[in-house]
Amino acid sequence: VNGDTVLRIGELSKRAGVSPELLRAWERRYGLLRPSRSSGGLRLYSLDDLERVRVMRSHLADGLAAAEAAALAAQVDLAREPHAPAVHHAAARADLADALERFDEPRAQAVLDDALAATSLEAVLSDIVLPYLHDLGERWERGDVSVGQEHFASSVLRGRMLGLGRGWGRGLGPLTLLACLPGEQHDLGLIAFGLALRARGWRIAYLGADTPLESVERASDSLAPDLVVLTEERIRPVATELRKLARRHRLALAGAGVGEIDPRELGVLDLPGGPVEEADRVTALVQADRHS
Ligand code: B12
Repeated sequence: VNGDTVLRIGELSKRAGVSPELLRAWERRYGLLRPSRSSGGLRLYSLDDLERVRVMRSHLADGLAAAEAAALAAQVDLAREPHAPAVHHAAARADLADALERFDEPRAQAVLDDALAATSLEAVLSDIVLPYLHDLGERWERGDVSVGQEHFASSVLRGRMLGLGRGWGRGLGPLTLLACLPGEQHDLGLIAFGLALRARGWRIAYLGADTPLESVERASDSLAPDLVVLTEERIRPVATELRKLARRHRLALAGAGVGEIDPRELGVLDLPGGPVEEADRVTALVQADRHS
């Protein structure tokens, strides 16, 4: 429930972009905020409070008087179903799209902050970020989104996802080496996959976009990962080299190109699903190995 996430006044202020003094005034004058109290008597605010502050701000920006804006904002959660999810995925996606397409990086980060505070990283990836990217591509293809907007959005999301992966090479879990083959620039799915594996205890060695196959080979030989995962839109042209690599290392192929190969013929594992579901599958596989 939204009420479960608690924020102190400073955090609420930062997220809402409203000073603590003004927040207290709105609480006192209009009953806009409904804090609970910690055992030490500290006021604790919920995401519903945050939502009401945001609605209040947007009505103020539209020119409503404060009392009027507060009255409208106070009704916000009345419209919500009693058991609505903590994050409204569709709403978060729309907010994210709006922020990114207006080139508003701080607001996009704040939308992601809120989603991450209220739900798991995986849900944020599979219900908000990845579907948004898919959408973005379709609108870009139709010409509704410019190349600049698309580049901006993917850079912000890529930076954020890599930031969430900070330290993902640490620990003692199974190790995976991730790379996109030569010519492949689309690495967002691969990063999402790395994050999903990290959440399952894996260590990640991330080589990223456009990596020569010889480099993948050399890195694999020196790291001896439990699993090498490569993506590439066109797999056929490198089939011979991949077959060779698969003899030395457990190799999986993922992304748009997996449909065009026969995995058995190459001696590889194919990962045709999305990043989160495939992270589940390879984790189960490696666990089964370890127990046999
Ligand atoms: C962001 C983006 C870019 C960014 C990439 C940034 C980055 N660092 O990744 C940039 C600007 C670099 C880019 C470049 C290009 N792009 Co682009 N891009 C996209 C966009 C908008 C999103 C892709 C994305 O990351 N989606 C998120 C992932 C997770 O979703 P997905 O790609 O659908 O992947 C699914 C599966 O394949 C799987 N998956 C993907 N990766 C992985 C990895 C693992 C390990 C696993 C298990 C699963 C998995 O998960 C998804 C399903 O849940 C798509 C639009 C779209 N509809 O997808 C176009 C899109 C992929 N791009 C396209 C094109 C044409 C290009 C360019 C050729 C454009 C150009 N003329 O320059 C270049 C090619 C660059 C290159 N040589 O690779 C086309 C591809 C069409 C095709 N296959 O014929 C698309 C579909 C857009 C379109 N509708 O035309 N692009």
